[in-house]
Amino acid sequence: MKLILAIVSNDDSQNVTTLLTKENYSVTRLATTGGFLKAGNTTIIVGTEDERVDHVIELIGQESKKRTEVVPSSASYDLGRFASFPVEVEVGGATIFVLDIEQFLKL
Ligand code: 2BA
Repeated sequence: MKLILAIVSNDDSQNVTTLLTKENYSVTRLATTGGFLKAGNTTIIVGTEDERVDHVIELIGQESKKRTEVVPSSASYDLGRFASFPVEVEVGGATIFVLDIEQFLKL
């Protein structure tokens, strides 16, 4: 048995959880914070059989693919005057750890 820890953006976490639950996986969501950006993200925990690990990773990937989004930004070009222009930023993606489980108990 394996424990999968997947760190995903808050924006993707709902879709990832819904898809995993629909596919009959038990899921726990933790509100976490990235050490570098100091911004909130979500850590998803899934315990499952070894042979289902690849399927879980595939499902997480489906709902948390890296993608670019266009967001408005602004720059000052003169004293007190600002121009608004769109910039492309990369969002999404998942950081996944797969760990061996020594014991799995439900008391
Ligand atoms: P990612 O590498 O996609 O990581 C996204 C989040 O996943 C991280 O958020 C962190 O919460 C978690 N994570 C990634 N690798 C991990 C690991 N080896 N162990 C534990 N947790 C891990 P942040 O720490 O806020 O980082 C956000 C993004 O900033 C990272 O995206 C990466 O592109 C960049 N980054 C992170 N650390 C960096 C550093 N020391 N120097 C430059 N860029 C960094």
